[in-house]
Amino acid sequence: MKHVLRSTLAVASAAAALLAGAVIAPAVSAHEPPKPGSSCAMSGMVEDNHGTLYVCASRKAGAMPTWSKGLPASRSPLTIADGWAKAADKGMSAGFGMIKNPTDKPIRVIGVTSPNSTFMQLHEVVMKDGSMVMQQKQGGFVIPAKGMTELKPGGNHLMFMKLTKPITAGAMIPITLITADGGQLKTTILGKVYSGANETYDGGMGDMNSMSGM
Ligand SMILES: [Cu+2]
Repeated sequence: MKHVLRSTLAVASAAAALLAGAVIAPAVSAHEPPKPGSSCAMSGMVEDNHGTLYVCASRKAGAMPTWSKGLPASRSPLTIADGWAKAADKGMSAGFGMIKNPTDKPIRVIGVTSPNSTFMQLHEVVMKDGSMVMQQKQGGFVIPAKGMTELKPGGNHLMFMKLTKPITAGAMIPITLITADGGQLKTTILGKVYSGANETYDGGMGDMNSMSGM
């Protein structure tokens, strides 16, 4: 009799431990980090796993995109001046501005995120078959030491691939630039009415655009 009672208690405490574990579990096993080198759906996607950043990109033109190694997030010394984004209700939009590098080493921007878009890409505009089309800039944007890179309509830009909320004229739109060493520039750019920057996006699915151009 005593023995049975004891094992009942043991079961009860095991159940209590399980319950306690169940309460703790979601915080501990939040989300598996992406596996570096494994394929990812859309070039430009960024995952922040407890302060370690993973950027989805193709390593060379035409290759399927894969996850980068984990980059420890830090504050980037880059700044952006006169940043703005084309006002739009839905679909795609683009962001521009002057990215400045105050350091004495070149800095490569490899990704960008915004709560206004499911994901974003770094784009360039090229001439293809007689028309201006935009596509992903292989390797991202390199900002020269003590220099700057201008993002402007008809040239390099930050592409909002799919708006999750409108970019309203006069609103400040949060964006985060991500550099090759995990540096983050968290800033805002101004929503503006602009009638240009309507280049065709050649593709629209991950890296299929660069594949179709080969
Ligand atoms: Cu674009």
